[in-house]
Amino acid sequence: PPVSLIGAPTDIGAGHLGARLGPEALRIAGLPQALIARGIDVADRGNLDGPRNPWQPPTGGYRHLPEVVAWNRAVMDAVLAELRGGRMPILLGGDHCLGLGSITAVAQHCRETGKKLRVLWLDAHADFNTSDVTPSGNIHGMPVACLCGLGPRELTHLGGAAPALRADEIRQIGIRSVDEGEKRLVKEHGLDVYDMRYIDEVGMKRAMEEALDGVDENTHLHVSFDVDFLDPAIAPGVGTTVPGGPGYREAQLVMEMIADSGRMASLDIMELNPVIDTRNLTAEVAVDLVESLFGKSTLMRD
Ligand code: DIR
Ligand code: MN
Ligand code: MN
Ligand code: MN
Repeated sequence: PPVSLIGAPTDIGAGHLGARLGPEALRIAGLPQALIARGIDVADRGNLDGPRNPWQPPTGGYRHLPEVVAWNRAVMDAVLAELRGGRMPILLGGDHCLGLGSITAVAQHCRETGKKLRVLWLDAHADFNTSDVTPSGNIHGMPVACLCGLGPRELTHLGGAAPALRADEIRQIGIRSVDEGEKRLVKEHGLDVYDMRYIDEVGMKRAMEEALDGVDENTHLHVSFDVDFLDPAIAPGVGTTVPGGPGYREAQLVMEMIADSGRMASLDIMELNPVIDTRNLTAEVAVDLVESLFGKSTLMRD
């Protein structure tokens, strides 16, 4: 399907400034041209607008909650408009708190069209904190909890009804940093987590087969790609690096297996922080991986 790029230039939910420059860094690394070269119809919608980052400490367990709500509303509306227009939205973050707005829109679209939803959450972190357990107050550590109905009403009810998502619609891949209180919530809510230990034990191929199990013609597959999913050796340009992530080959396999499913219908590329990067290399790796997500491969295979 035709693709629409939506820039969301903000770091409103993060603990470091700089993810607001992510959309431009991805464009400069050649994302639009790479998709066009694959024969895809690409419309770059430019950047959304929203409140500036006031860079204040958390209040009541949340940092910048009203601003996070405003940005997520803008993202939700933009993503839903593209889906209703029959296009594939690619959200260029921006920090990962915006995964909430993006996936709330996707879930709404699935209700409207009767599709099943499967979310692949590629991340070093579970992003399942609440105001009671967060070590930081940064809302980019909370979007999955909000999608599952845990969090402030303005965020859990962004799309009207809550929860936007059932835990069994999500698969988390690459996880290697979960905060102490967050671990209990992940367990209580029965999230399906393919953490790095599991990937080490069974291999990425099997982990991805399991994460994609049940995806069929009637499934809308959403990929929420937090760039800190990748090992910092290949992707230093993120605010919260965690050692021990997938390397280049393993990440390519993830993307190629998603492409092979043929079901990806929306994508977030989040947390890229060019201020922390080395010569935009992380953006370039992200573009390589997105090419694979859209079917680029070494050989024709069956
Ligand atoms: C940490 C860091 N778990 C927090 N989180 C994220 O502050 O909640 N970094 N998501 O990307
Ligand atoms: Mn559709
Ligand atoms: Mn994240
Ligand atoms: Mn992360």
